[in-house]
Amino acid sequence: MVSTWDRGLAPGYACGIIDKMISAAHPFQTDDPRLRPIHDKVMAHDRLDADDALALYRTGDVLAIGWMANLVREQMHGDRTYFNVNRHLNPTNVCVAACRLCAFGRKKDTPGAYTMALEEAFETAASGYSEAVTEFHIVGGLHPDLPFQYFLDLISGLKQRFPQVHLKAFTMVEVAYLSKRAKLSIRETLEQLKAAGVDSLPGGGAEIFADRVRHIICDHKIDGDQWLDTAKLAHQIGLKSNATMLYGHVENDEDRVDHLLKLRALQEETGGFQTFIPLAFHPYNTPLQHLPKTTGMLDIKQIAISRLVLDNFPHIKAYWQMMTAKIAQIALRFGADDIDGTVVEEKIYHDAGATTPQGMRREELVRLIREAGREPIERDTLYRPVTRTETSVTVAV
Ligand code: V47
Repeated sequence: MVSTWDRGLAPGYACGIIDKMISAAHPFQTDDPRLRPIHDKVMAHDRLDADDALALYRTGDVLAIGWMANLVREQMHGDRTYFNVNRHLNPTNVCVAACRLCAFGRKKDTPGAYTMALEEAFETAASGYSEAVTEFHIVGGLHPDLPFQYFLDLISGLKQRFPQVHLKAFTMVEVAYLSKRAKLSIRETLEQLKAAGVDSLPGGGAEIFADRVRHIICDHKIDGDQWLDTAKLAHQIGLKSNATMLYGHVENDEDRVDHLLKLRALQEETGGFQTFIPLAFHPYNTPLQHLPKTTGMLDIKQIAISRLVLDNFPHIKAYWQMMTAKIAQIALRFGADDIDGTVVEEKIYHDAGATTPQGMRREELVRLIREAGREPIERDTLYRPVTRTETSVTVAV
């Protein structure tokens, strides 16, 4: 049997493993016999397979799954819980893709469509700078006319103005589209973006890799293999990235398992993923608005299953904007070790009906984490601890 926890965490894993003793006060309990062999594997640090993952989706015993996911989370991170002070920047919502899952994208010249001039983008970035952000998270639509140079100038201009801020920019889908527009290979596109100042890539656009589902929710996007190939190339040229999975629409349990196992396999090859972020589908204002919203039970279960199946991913993020701060806080006891950041201004989820606040102050994030009984650690995008004083922000390298 392979022992995966140790092997999976080795590359680039800064925190080390804390072998926290299992609390005798909280013994594992379940009345679902399918979970017993999974529990044995988790205790032996053996990798879970597709059947195990399916059994986790199909059980109603969310507390038993949570017990196992929390154990793994504490073995990896103890009580440490990460957040960052970041700002989202969406330079354009003009998009050729017209994905059914999306409420953010607009066709060019239609009501609500916008594209920021470069100076406007720099001003918007600066407007959330009062808390000394350490990351700009930059994503937008697939604009049919903006030249590749616009994106290179956006990145180099931001780097020039905010040299200490990490630029986490462009999903694999945007990179693939830019490469087509610029008539460059994906590798060349990534290399030019990196040279301009991109420091890492966010995890968006992965949705669900299965073709059947992709044809329904995001027909015009790159397919799952192209998403994975683009991530692989990014990792090969030294850019870390995140990965997401959009759940709670027309996918089934097998599609979710397939998605997780494909990410795990690529991570085995490259070690380039930092964080996995499960994203709950928000149906409002999308062509799929007849679908119901996800429930708290599924959101929590998805966090726990992610932690258990993605044994080689260092971090699992409970994105508070998507889950609500209340569910994200509970997720910190069900496998998540990261709650994302201050965000400042979120558009993608709010266009799709999210009722969470647009942003959250640093102190509020700290309070949420402390009240979950965890230790808040402000991190930069590469998970290096950030220290703040009245007048300075320092990243431990
Ligand atoms: O790719 C779009 C999703 C993603 C909807 O890397 C929707 O740290 C739900 O990827 N309902 C963008 N989801 C957000 C994203 C992200 C967020 C936070 C942190 C990170 C990171 C990445 O949002 C899209 C798509 O999968 N999305 N529309 C919708 N209606």
